[in-house]
Amino acid sequence: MSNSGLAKMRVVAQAQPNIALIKYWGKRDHSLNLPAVSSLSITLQSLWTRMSIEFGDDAEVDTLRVNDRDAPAMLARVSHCLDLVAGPGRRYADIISHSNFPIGAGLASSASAFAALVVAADEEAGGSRSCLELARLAGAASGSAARSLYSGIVELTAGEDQIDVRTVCESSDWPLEVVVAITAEGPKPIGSGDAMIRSETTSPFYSSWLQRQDDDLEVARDAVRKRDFAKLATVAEHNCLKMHSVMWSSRPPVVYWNSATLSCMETIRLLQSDGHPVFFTIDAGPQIKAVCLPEAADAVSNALQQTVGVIDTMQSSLGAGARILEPK
Ligand code: 2P0
Repeated sequence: MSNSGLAKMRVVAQAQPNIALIKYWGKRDHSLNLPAVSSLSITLQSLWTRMSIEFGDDAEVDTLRVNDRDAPAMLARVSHCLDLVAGPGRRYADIISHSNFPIGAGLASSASAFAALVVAADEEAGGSRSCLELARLAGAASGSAARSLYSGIVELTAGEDQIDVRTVCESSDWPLEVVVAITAEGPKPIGSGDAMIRSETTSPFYSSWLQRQDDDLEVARDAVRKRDFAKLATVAEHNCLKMHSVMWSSRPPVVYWNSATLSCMETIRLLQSDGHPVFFTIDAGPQIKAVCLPEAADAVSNALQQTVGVIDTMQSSLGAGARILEPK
């Protein structure tokens, strides 16, 4: 997005979505939006949200446009996030968001949006906060957004009363590629926050999900340290399927998959049996994210494009954390 056509002096920030390999599902504290489990993610490069913001002296309300349309349904959450960053006595803001990928469809658009929002709002309010402070504020708005402040492979540690977030491996230290297979473009049937509450309160598997998360995280951390792709693949697929088992065993069940999601999983199984270094992960939506070593990316992309039910694919390497594009 160029800044042309916008009022002068607008701050613009960019953040990319992140994909969890060890998932966040469930909250320790709903009012503070504190996650119940730690998580490990990869920040993408090619998918982005750009957030432009201006606090106005004369404005009487916050206004929000998302991809050139008014977005009143999201405004309360955005305004609350601005209050956290700039203080409740702040001036009202005009906010414009653009994303170059489908939003609200399980592609972590809220992660990139809130990460970009806190960075832009902080700059507009004077730019005084550290990356970790901004990550905590983004996480209060959307748990996964905290991870998009950071580059490469990112670990979020869920503490009793706050989170810690850090990059554990830069993208240049372990280049990985991600092929996203889009299998449906509509909004998800139930938002992540409501679905988590349902899992917390009804799934018989929820407590064991919590208990075993640190073990999965330790295996994944060790795999990253050793650049052991096979080890990371095994634990990431296991953790993903375990999270979806918690979702499926909730009442009513939380089912984000469609038939193409399963077809894509089968495609990846075939690629694996042919020796390609690739694994899948799936979030709160029907899209498949195939994570692979760079030498497998073409084969993975071609195979997913030919899979029945795949509408489109997007490819990305790992990338940078949220940052200012146009300062104040
Ligand atoms: C994750 N997801 O770790 C998991 C895996 C979806 C499945 O974080 O309620 O939109 O705003 O804190 O961040 C999506 O949840 O949830 C998510 P809230 P968010 O990426």
